[in-house]
Amino acid sequence: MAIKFSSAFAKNIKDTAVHAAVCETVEALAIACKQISRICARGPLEHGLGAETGAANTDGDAQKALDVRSDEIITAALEAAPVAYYASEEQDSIVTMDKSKLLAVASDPLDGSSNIDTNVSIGTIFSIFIAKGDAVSSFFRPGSEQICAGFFVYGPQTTLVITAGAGTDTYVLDPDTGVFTLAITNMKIEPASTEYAINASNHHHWDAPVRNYIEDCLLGASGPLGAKYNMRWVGSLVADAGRILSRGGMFMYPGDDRAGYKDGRLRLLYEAAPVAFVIEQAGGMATDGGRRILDIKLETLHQRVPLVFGSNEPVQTLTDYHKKQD
Ligand code: AFP
Repeated sequence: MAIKFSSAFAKNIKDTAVHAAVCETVEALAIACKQISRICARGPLEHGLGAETGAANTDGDAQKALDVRSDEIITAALEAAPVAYYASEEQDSIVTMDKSKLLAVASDPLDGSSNIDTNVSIGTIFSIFIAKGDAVSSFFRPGSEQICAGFFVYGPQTTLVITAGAGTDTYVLDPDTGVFTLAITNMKIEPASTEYAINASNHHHWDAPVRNYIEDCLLGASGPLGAKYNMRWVGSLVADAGRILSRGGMFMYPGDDRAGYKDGRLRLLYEAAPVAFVIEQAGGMATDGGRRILDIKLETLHQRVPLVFGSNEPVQTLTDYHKKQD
């Protein structure tokens, strides 16, 4: 057993076969991510985890050795789970595993690759749907149809943040037992916050609403927002999301005028939508600057989407900056 589920986990999923399939799949992911965590913990002893393989994923991102290895570990785990289809950041197209199985799983096997060699927290993100018809129909739908989603963080703690639609919980991998153990139930994000996360080096590429909002944050207490702001940017979505769940804040990866960044950097299917599900279940908001992330229907497998999420008040304030522009 790699995870000891809370007694309430996924109890809102009334179909017993689906409930069992979700638990079995999360258990398989927990076993796989324990293995990835152990590899990360060895760092340079694993020789070249952060080395580029010379290949690139569909989006042109250079693939690191750990990206590929993590995808292989997740793929092998899901092949033994009740999964019909698997979509991965590291694979060009959807993998059909067993059409007779109940679930469809999407994953970013290793989020934060640029941090692999710097001992900064990285992670694995996953999204689970009930398979529907064929591979494409199982994923080309709004994120609101997810039945379970979450992310593992490989950091000082190895954690699993997960929701099945009835709240967001955190499990911690207990090093003494090797079991993901429930640590925080029904997390709630602070509604207000003066901490934001954005890659500020892109300032001159942003659209006016984002630029105006950040400049107003920088004006501090004497500015229109009337408060001193703080900034954090890890460069690993899972680490920023985990911090925002624990102490509030707002994450922004907006679209910008760099080539290929019109819709930002993050992918809808296996990054934005699972994080949005977790954040909403913790009482926060997740948008593309205007639209709710979970309402956006996937149109292409690796499609990008601008991503803003976290505490309700700042997310709403930024939305108002966009409306003023419109
Ligand atoms: P990598 O996995 O390629 O490092 O990308 C990580 C990520 O998708 C997300 O986890 C970070 O929040 C974001 O990119 C960092 O992007 P920048 O490197 O442009 O700041």
